[in-house]
Amino acid sequence: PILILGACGQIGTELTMELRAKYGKDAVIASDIREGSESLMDSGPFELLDATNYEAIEDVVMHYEIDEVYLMAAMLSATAEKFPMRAWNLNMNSLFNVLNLAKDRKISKIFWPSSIAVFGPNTPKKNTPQSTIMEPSTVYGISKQSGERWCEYYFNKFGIDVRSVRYPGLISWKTMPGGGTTDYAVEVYHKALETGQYNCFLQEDTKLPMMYMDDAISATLNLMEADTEKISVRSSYNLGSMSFTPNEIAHSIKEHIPEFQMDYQPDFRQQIADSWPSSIDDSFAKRDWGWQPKFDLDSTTSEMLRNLRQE
Ligand code: VAH
Repeated sequence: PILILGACGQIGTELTMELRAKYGKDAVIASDIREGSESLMDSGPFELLDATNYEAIEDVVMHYEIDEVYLMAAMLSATAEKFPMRAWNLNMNSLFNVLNLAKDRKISKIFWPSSIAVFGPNTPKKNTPQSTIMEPSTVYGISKQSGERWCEYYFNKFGIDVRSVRYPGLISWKTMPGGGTTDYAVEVYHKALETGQYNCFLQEDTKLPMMYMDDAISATLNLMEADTEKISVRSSYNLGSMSFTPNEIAHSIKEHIPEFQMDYQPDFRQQIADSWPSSIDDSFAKRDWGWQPKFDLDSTTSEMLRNLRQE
């Protein structure tokens, strides 16, 4: 059975539904610090669980005989700047708990998400390589860079099968994102339908790597199902699909909603976005486990608007 920590988050919600569709609802135990959407809560077993509490996780692992853990609980980039020590505690101690459960042979496989936030202001911005300068300037990025180092250490020292991808900004309609710098790319679709206008908190020319959630979920499952000897990266794989600016997403929406109006009022998140790459070289993921994205900006926009209209 699989345990998902942070199952009510932006990625966790969709990962839970996808894994339940694939392996059966009772094979996937969802957990989070608070209850999630009705559809998530109705779709299978749920446990209230604090990912920083080792004993609580151990109890759930033993009770359900868990063998795989997806650790999706974290504090994202914007919120982490407001609460650095809480972010460090959550992002790192949840990872230590899961790595140590594997070291104690209580679980056998881990998925842990990293992020393009591991890159910093002096990382090459275009087609950022798998291995390159990494001097993250955000609390969240520092926690993800440290997490990658620990994952690779536990693989090399204890043979722990921990796997990871560096997600770009993710665009989804089922759940709102929580406290990220790329959240504008989700909010903009909701506002386009609700009011026809959106005040974007990033400058119009801020180019960032992005991905539609369906691609992110299939990449995650492809990686977890790959034969272990195909995995050549045990820190975290670069993962890319598209890059765009707020101006480009506004034009993509205007093709469906011609009167849509985007305004720009950059806030503290502009500095975070400016420290990140504009595009990613994900050749290792393509080579090792056949990564292949399906969604570009236009298909993302039509999928987002179609689904949000039906909600
Ligand atoms: C954030 N959505 O904005 C997350 C992600 C690359 C961005 O890490 O913090």
